[in-house]
Amino acid sequence: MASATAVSNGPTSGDVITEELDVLVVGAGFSGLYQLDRLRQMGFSVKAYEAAPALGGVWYWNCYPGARCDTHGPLYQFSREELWRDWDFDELYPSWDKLRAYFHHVDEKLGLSRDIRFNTRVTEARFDEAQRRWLVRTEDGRTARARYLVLCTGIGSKPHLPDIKGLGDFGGLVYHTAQWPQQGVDLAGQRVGVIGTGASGVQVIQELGPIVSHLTVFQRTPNLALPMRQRQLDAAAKRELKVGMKEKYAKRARTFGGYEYDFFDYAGASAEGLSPQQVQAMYEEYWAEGGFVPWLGNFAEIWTDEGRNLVAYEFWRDKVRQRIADPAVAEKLAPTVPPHPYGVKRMSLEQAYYEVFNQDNVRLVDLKETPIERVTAKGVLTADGREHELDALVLATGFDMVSGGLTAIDIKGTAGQTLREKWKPGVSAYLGSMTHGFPNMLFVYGPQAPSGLSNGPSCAELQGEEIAGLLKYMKDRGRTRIESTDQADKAWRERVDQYVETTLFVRADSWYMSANIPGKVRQMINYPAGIPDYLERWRESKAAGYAGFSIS
Ligand code: NA7
Repeated sequence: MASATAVSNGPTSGDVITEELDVLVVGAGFSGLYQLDRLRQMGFSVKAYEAAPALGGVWYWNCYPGARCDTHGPLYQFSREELWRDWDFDELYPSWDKLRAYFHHVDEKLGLSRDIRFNTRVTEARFDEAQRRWLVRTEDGRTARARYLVLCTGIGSKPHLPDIKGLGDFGGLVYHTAQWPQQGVDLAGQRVGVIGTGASGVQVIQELGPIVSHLTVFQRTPNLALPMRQRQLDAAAKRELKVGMKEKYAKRARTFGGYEYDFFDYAGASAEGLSPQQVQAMYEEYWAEGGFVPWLGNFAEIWTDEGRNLVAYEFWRDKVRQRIADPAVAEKLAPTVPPHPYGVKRMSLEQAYYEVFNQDNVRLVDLKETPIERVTAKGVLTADGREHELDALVLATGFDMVSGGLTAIDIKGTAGQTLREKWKPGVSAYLGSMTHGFPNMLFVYGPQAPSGLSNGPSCAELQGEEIAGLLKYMKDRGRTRIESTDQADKAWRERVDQYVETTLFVRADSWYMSANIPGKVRQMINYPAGIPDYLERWRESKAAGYAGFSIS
């Protein structure tokens, strides 16, 4: 029921309703496309609005040199057999352009584009209580009306531009990795600076290092990057990867991060009872395997046990140091003392990242030692008085992760408050899918769902299926309004907060902890107990008639 203080939010005289829908999906990446397809199958009238001119979400925007996926291509897809059966990537870890080609393949099979409005950025949404519908405005001045608003804006759709003095004074070119020009930029032979060494920074650095005349890397925190073990896939390898595909997809619901393997598959939950030599031997195997195995295939206890965590860190550190020629540079990239516990910031995959720092044309600037004073017309001035002269500056400074894509839209709920205002003291979102005061609005792969701690397509499908099921439930019963209760939101937030307090996640300034954006409340922004636990919470709610939601 609407609260007594609810505001009406009805259409104004200026609103020309251009579209009436059952469901309006925002975003055409994995989550949005899954919703569009499933809801269409269920007989809803549904459209997706997408700001970009093409499909793919992050894989449209992130076209910087070296941008690629950190998950095995076979598992970085939709699980429908008709989609994967005749699709192959040529590399184990596909690049952004091959991922775009994949989305094109999906579109050809499912005909999704006919129900997508491209170049359509949603700027505002208001819940009209009288009609029990959302009024959704777009940048081009149109207004749509929909019973349900399903936001699939992804975890990395709002780039973070750092507040660095003088950025506007720079005489050269400045690019954020997620706002890279679609036509590409030729940086060969140029003097380039990169600020940021997260997943994007690592990729762009290893790609640019060999081609630019000089590369200056501004590092605030070293990245504990793991070997990708990229492989080209020939016909036999492609066939091999398809063996047991159905089971691998099914297994995603049973593993912490929605991968085809889990902590237990490689190690068992604990190193208890294993000798240090046995642990080292096991770690050697992980290292040879590469990818996320040394992280998500490690002992589950590395996230809770400081001693075990240190063993994992030291193994990583010693492996990496062997690849760096200058001991002073090695100390900065892989410090003796861990900058934070191992694996509690998003681990990145690299191919030649550490070797790049052995090149004469590459300089590492440690921002903890010499912070940036300001950007000048010629380059970057650091606290030691040195002006690093540059032709181009790359900002690999990340995103307002997970919640940023949602709060970037002016969304007004029943109490007249915007979502941005509501979440200023921190996010609370029941089942990571709804928040009180915003009826009929759901989000997939957003705050307090497995999202950033999972494989994107796995979360898009597994959580997405719960959302689609919920809307079907509403439709079948002729119900028209659903809202999570305030109590359920708060309990969910408490659950997340309490769980994370038992882990080492709290010990790093990561985007997982919302600590990468100045002023953002520090809290775990993902659901940290893994996909099986998350799905169990949905099952509990459903078994009790969708407990935690008020439905009318
Ligand atoms: P990340 O992982 O958030 O990395 C951003 C990087 O930029 C990180 O190294 C930051 O250092 C650095 N940063 C951010 N602001 C500044 C300022 N003001 N000065 C210097 N350095 C700064 O973003 P990515 O795009 O690499 O990856 C995001 C996710 O996309 C990734 O985790 C995958 O899930 C895909 P910090 O570590 O905060 O000290």
